[in-house]
Amino acid sequence: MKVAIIMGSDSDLPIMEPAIKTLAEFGIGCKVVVASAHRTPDKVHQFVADAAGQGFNVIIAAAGAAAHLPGVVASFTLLPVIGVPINSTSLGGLDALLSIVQMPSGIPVATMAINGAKNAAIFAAQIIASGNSELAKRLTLYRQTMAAEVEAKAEKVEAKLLEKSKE
Ligand code: RP5
Repeated sequence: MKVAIIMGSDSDLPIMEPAIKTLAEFGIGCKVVVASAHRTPDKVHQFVADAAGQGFNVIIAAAGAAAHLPGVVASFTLLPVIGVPINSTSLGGLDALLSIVQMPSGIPVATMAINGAKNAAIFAAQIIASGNSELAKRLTLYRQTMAAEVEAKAEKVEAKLLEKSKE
């Protein structure tokens, strides 16, 4: 199982690092490609057209500004494409969000929140897990751990407030 992360610029890398880390934590292979829909369109086409043949299960495409990369990537493949809008301009990522989320009917891109790299990796894992019970178990454990952490924090807050109410 492996995921390709395509980003429009090397400047997107710091935002996408949580996705790389999260995929590794779930034991999913990951290849990072820097390729731009506007600046290096041939490279985008070359990589994506062969991505299914190369064994990739999902593509995460991240871009900022007039972020056409995820949509262009989706047009070249039947693999599910997850788009991550990057906050890299004075519009705070809203430009990228609208560019990615408003795909015309027929070529969908699953759009994450602005800078939502971690969720992109988790969503990719969930897609792969539909055919991989071992990965599904890891995702279930991840959710259980997360719930336990939230519960521990809630108990802490509640205990603190109770203490305060007694003062
Ligand atoms: C987009 O333009 C990239 O995805 C990046 O978020 C933004 C700025 O790119 P650089 O000018 O930093 O290369 O294509």
